[in-house]
Amino acid sequence: MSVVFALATPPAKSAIGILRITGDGCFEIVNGYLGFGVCKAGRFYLKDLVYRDEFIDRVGLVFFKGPKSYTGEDSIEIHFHGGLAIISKLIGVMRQIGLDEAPPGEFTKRAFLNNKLSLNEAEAVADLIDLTDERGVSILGSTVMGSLTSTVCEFADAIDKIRMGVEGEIDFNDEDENFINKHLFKDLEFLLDGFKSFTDSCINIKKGTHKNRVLFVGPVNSGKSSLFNLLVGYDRVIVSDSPGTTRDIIESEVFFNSNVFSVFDSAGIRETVEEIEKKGIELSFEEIKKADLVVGVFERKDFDRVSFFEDLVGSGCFVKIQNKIDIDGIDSNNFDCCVSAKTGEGLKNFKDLISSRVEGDIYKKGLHYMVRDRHENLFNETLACLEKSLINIKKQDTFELAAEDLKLARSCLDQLVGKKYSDSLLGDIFSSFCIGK
Ligand SMILES: Nc1nc2c(ncn2[C@@H]2O[C@H](COP(=O)(O)OP(=O)(O)OP(=O)(O)O)[C@@H](O)[C@H]2O)c(=O)[nH]1
Ligand SMILES: [Mg+2]
Repeated sequence: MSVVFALATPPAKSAIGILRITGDGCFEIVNGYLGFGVCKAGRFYLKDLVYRDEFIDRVGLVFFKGPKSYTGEDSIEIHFHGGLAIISKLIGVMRQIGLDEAPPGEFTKRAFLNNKLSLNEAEAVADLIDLTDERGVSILGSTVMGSLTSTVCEFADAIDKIRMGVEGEIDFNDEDENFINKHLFKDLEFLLDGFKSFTDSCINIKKGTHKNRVLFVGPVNSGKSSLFNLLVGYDRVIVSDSPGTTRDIIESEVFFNSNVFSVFDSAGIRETVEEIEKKGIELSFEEIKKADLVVGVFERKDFDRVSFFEDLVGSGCFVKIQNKIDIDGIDSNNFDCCVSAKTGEGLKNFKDLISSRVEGDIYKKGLHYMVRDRHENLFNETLACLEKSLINIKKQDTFELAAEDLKLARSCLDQLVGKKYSDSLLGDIFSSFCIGK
């Protein structure tokens, strides 16, 4: 495979940036132009990166000799000072020495093609990077390290064993001998039960990567923007005592209680003739439809307006918050949570309330694997084949059909780990990766 390069870190200012190069012979090619000198594989060197007599940066350099590398090929990592100008200069140098930029996912695709990772492990790499909920880290981490692959392969071997037994029955039937392996039915029944509890211990990754949308709504001046700023931790939006301050939908990401939330501030809702404010209120209505949780922010005196907002949200998830308790006192009978955006009182309860209303119990006990739609579909197909096979074994005269279904079940598991794949499937999987992974 050709020698390619990509930034492994984002194209943004940072302390250190990393550029990766992969492809057999890459060190000789790069060294020929940049003159790093002799480098042993697996050691970290400090080197001056000089191209055509121009000093570019003093860099950290690691060379990996294939197959002992992420991709399974010779690879290089260059750790440079993470400035935008240096990034641009380095990319220019790589192009000038004739290297192509790697498309998204190329490094992991090569790792898969060079048997360093199974297909579901490669997918788990991308899922781990996309993950926003820290409780999923160790689950996906162990999938990357092979836990799902080995479980699936164990099931595949067990299916093969039963299929061999069934094929034995077919041979005996041909010879007109009356030999029925009584264990076959029981063995397959046991396998089926095991496979069902395995699929019960899987959860679709979408539930772990969905960023919950939390929208603040309420009457004007109730302190929505103040509470939004308190939650995001800095003065992201303008706060003022003149009603109708916020006009647009403002979004920010916040991390708390182990999870990332997209939080939205919106225009206070009231009757108005002012065109821009009206537009802002329309946006608030639109946003309500998309929110996972609508947080109604009210002052104590606004209690009679709560039902209006409850009706707006309809069947969606809604919580009613009393703000400004530092001046109005607490009214816990009428509100789900009472806070002061000014003093920060009640903030912890407020965060807990948000988490409890949006998360559900996806990290239930016994959850071992986070899987994709592709995996779920293959598991369902496997289950259906095993069930059909069980019925045919019971009938005792349809062993050919039973063996065929066992073969299909095995083939589904082969597709899952990537023993069987099509180029278009690989294209779909790896194109969704980030550049440099
Ligand atoms: N005492 C007190 N004042 C608050 C509190 N929260 C907000 N305020 C004040 O209430 C006024 C309105 O606050 P905002 O956060 O702009 O209210 P809003 O709901 O975003 O208002 P609109 O965008 O106009 O709908 C400002 O003067 C804030 O300083 C609070 O908890 N206690
Ligand atoms: Mg506001």
